[in-house]
Amino acid sequence: MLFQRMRVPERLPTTTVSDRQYRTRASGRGRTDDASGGDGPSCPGSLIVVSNRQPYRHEYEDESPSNSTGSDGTSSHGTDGGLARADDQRSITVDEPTGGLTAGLDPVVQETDGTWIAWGDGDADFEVTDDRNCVAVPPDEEAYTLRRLDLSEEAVDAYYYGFSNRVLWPLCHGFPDLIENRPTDFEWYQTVNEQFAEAVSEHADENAVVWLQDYHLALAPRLIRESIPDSATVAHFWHIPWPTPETFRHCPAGGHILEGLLGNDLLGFHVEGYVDRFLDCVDRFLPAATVDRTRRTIRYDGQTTRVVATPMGVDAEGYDRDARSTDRDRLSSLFEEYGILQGTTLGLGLDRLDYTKGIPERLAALERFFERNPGWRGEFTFLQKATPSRTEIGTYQQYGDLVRSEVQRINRRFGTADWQPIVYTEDVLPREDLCTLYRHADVMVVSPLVDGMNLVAQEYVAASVDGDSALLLSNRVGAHERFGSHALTIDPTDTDETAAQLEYALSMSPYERQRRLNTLRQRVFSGDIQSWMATQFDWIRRVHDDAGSSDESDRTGRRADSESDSREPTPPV
Ligand code: GDG
Repeated sequence: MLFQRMRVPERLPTTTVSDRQYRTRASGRGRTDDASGGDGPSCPGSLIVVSNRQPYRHEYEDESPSNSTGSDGTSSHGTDGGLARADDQRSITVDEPTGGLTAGLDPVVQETDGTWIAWGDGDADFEVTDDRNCVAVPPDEEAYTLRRLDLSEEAVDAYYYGFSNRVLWPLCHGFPDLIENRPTDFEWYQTVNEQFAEAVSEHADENAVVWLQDYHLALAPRLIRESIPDSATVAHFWHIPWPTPETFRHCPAGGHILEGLLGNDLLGFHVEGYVDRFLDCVDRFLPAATVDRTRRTIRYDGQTTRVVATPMGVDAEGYDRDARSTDRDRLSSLFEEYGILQGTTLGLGLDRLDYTKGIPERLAALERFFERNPGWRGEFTFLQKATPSRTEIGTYQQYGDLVRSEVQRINRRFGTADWQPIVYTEDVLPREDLCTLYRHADVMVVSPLVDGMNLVAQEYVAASVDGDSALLLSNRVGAHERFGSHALTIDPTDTDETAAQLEYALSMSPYERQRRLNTLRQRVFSGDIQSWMATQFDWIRRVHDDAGSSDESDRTGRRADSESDSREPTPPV
């Protein structure tokens, strides 16, 4: 049986925002030195982060549950208290999306006094901004400027639920059959990218470091490059995989996508394999580009783009610390709330409800496991937490239906009056509960069919502070390159192998668990979010210095090239 009960999650610590704190302030313009106020990674200029998703969202309290799921499945927790009053006297709360990217970048932007440009998707977002659509955040500290883009419903439907998530997401994850190329989606994608670029140009000075995030903004880099000072740097991190040329040829307007990305000085991926594929695609579909595979640079239209692999990490210390502060009482309460037998051995899965995450494959392996191991029935429970995501898209609705019906079927097959093999929930968990489950789950199964990196696997390792956890990890995720065979490797489509690895994990000696985990933890801590950020900024510094040391004719050449070369790109067919 599915777990139906809705829980009211705990709230994050109270943040009270006064009117004063809604006043925006100037961004950190005109800095010439590294901009860092603390011990964190330092950015070589005035940082402008550009992403689809914003780090803070303002909502009318009466219309927004204290804990909600964003349209991309990003979980949010309302901060407490009556924070502000709109003109009509409704209270406004501030949500802090808890995704790895925003959580990781937010402290860095705070330290650098930078600017963050993003889609304002909260219903009270523009109630609190100034006439430039800016608001100072975080609400209680006013550390940096959040510039919001006001996108129409039509724009969001076409740009976000259209080209981004019906074309680029399936394409980059190697599912060309799932591409839905609707008539005006690409035009809207272009329009929204232009809006982002225009906003950037209003904030960027000659020392700006523009750092774009992800696949929603593939066209913006070239537009930005053409509209901000030459001395500013444009960098981009692509959080999802890059496809092979055989798959990329299915991309509508693929030539435009490549041209857009080659407006960057620096383009980052999680792993080397994606870098290689990107170079392959440029080689094949942009004949005018010069690809230097040794230096990993691309010269196109007077611009040089350096392409690098910089695997993203998590806030390892934070997960370690928060996991240590959890206690067994909270675990017992969670077991009680979810109807899990006290003392049972616990397996954990935690994903967005996305067809890339391999959830049905995981369920099939669990079914095989219980078939083969009747002794574990009643003794082992698998808690699958799935966050609904992009539910406006039919493929996602069907995927959710499939997952829920498979859970029901398996539970009907093996469940008893007081035990269900799979406890399934779509609740958004507060961080404390997440860390409690991470710490106490005996085994975690991370089985995506393909995943750019996968932060969940790293968070689990960071929160496994007792040395008695085991991780089954798909060999098709970026994180596998970091962990290798120190995790228990699985091919997620091999049901027998995954079931066998689960058996192995549950029978593994304490010594082997500890030994594997020690290595995994060492890798998670040495490649954490802080070190990722530092590496990004080192690369940005390097491409900036390289560009600065190139002669003036080169810079002039960029403009001359782009002016003389007005031909349409050749989209791959
Ligand atoms: C994309 C790429 C790449 C989930 N449920 C709850 C919750 N979460 C948090 C997790 C984790 C994040 O959401 C999910 O991150 P993933 O990396 O696993 O997956 P995607 O959302 O697909 O992310 C991926 C990533 O970008 C970064 O580059 O690794 O490959 O697909 O941080 O903890 N957090 C809380 N409650 C929940 O219920 N608090």
